[in-house]
Parts: sequence; C-alpha cells; structure tokens
Amino acid sequence: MTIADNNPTEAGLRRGRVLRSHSNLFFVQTGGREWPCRQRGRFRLERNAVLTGDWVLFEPQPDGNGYIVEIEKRHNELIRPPIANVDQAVIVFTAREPDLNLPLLDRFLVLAAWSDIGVVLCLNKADLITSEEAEAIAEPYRQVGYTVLPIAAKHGTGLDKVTSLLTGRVSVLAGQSGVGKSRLVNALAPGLSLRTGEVSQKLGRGRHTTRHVELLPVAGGLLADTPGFSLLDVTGIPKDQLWLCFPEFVNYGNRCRFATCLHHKEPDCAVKAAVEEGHIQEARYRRYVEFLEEILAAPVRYH
Ligand SMILES: Nc1nc2c(ncn2[C@@H]2O[C@H](COP(=O)(O)OP(=O)(O)O)[C@@H](O)[C@H]2O)c(=O)[nH]1
Ligand SMILES: [Mg+2]
Ligand SMILES: [Zn+2]
Repeated sequence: MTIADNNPTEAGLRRGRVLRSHSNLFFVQTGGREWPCRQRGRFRLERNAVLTGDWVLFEPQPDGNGYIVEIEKRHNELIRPPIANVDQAVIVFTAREPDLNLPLLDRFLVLAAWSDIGVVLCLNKADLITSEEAEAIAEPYRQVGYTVLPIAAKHGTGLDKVTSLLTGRVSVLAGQSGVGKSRLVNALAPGLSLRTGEVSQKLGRGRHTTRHVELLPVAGGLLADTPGFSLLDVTGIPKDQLWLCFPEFVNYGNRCRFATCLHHKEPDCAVKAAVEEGHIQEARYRRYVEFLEEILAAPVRYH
C-alpha cells in the first residue's frame, strides 16, 4: 500500500501500533503515548480496515489526534479475536481439572501454526500432579520442538519463564475454559482485570461479535484481552497443507512416492513410515488423520 498523492509527504508521518479501538477511533501507541486516530483515505469506508495490532502510519494533528493513512503489511491476522501481527499464542492446558485433552491441545497447535503464530505451552495446575507426571506430558511435545512450561498460576510457580517469553512480544492466550487463563493473567499482571471471551464462545459460531479486542501491557509485552482460536475449526486449512502444521512431519512429507500424498491412505508414504519407525508419535499422527478427515468431509472452500 502506498501513500496517496494528495496526502502529505512521508516526513510528516509517524509510525505506531494500534492497541485498541473505540467507535471509529483507533488508539495508536508511539513514543510513549497513545494517539487517538481516525482513518483517512480509501479505507475510511471499509469497515474494520484497521485492526488492533496493526502497524500504521498516521498524520499527527496539532490537537493531538491523528489520521491513519497507511496500514503496514500484516505478518498474520486472526479472525476471532480480530487482531493482526500476533507473535505467539500462550496455550494453557491442564492434566487435571479439566482432564488432559491432547486432541484439543493438538487442535490449538494446528490452528496456531496455520495462522503462522509461535506457541508457548503452559501446563497449568502442575500442583495437582507430580513432577514426573508433568514431565511425561511435556516431553513428547518438547521432542516435537515446542516449549512446555509446567506452572501453577494459583501459587505463582514457574511464572518467571512465562514472563520472559511475553516480554517484547504480542501474545494471545488460548485454551479451554477452566484451565486457568484468567488466573494466569492475574498472576502475571496483578490489578489488571481481564475480560474473557468465554461467553461469546459458548454462543457458537453463528453469532457475529463485533467486539473490539484490546492489547494490554503485561510483563513487558502486549497481551490480547480475549482468548484466541475460540472457533476450533480446522476445515479452513487446505487438505494438502495440514501436514505442514505438524512440525515433526516436515522432514518426511516431501519424500513420499506421490508428490500429492496426503499421508493418509497412499502407498509408500514417508510420514507413515516415520510413524512405524517411531520417529513420529503415533498419537500425533492419529490426530493428523482425524483433522484431515474433518477437512475432507467439509464443504469445499478454497481447495
Ligand atoms: N489447583 C490449581 N487451580 C488453579 C490454578 N490456576 C487456576 N486454578 C483454578 O482453576 C479455576 C479456573 O480458572 P480460570 O482462571 O477462571 O480459568 P479460565 O476459564 O481458563 O480463565 C479457578 O477456580 C482457579 O482458581 C492452579 O495453578 N492450580
Ligand atoms: Mg477466564
Ligand atoms: Zn505421505
């Protein structure tokens, strides 16, 4: 996107990040303060053209407000919550209360990978299990390459590592209801009350929530005030790209007999061979097949 001719020169513009919005005003952070900005130019009429998380150029006005004239190219974009340029998802899960749910965890991991978002796994409520149990859960995911941090938000245990990973990054929380997301935020940023998206989550997919998402300062970084990936729907992922969302498949998926191999029922599949030889965990492969079958059964979209 280039600056239109009738706009002032680049020299008069400032660059900042949109932290929140409120009735057509976008609050842009730069130089230690927030500028209330409106949209100008061709995207003024496009609804929601500017997203929370966007890097924008704006034209400062003498009254302290500004006009957004350009949105920088986004690294990624989440739909629910609507937010751009997310660095990582902090996925919270538990072994007890609620019980360990690895199919759901893998679903979050796939959705984060598909959105091109990094991941930090927090195994919360570690106080309810032994450290051996925690390690047994964490280790297979570490082998795949994920960072897994056993924590207990309730007791403030293990939070230093989480804090250091939030610093300087834009993060979104994810995880099923009851795993301790709110408790974690309260432990990381006491005094900051997090509104959660759990209510709209329960109302299901048909509902059009126009709720704005806000980036809050937490642990030297920015954290979205609404949990991510509430839709949990993998069917938007093209069938031939799902395997790329499983990091441990990536070294094998191009070595199959058929270039179009979906690592499903095809013969001479390098992924299936890696499962048989123990290089890929069977449980993870089963989840891959489960998600693939959901995609294959869904109405055709882009593929
Ligand atoms: N034992 C234990 N309970 C926790 C821990 N963290 C959160 N909880 C409890 O789990 C319940 C759900 O927490 P909440 O933060 O509301 O979960 P959310 O739905 O993910 O936001 C609350 O009763 C918390 O007190 C923890 O580290 N250990
Ligand atoms: Mg909550
Ligand atoms: Zn294959």
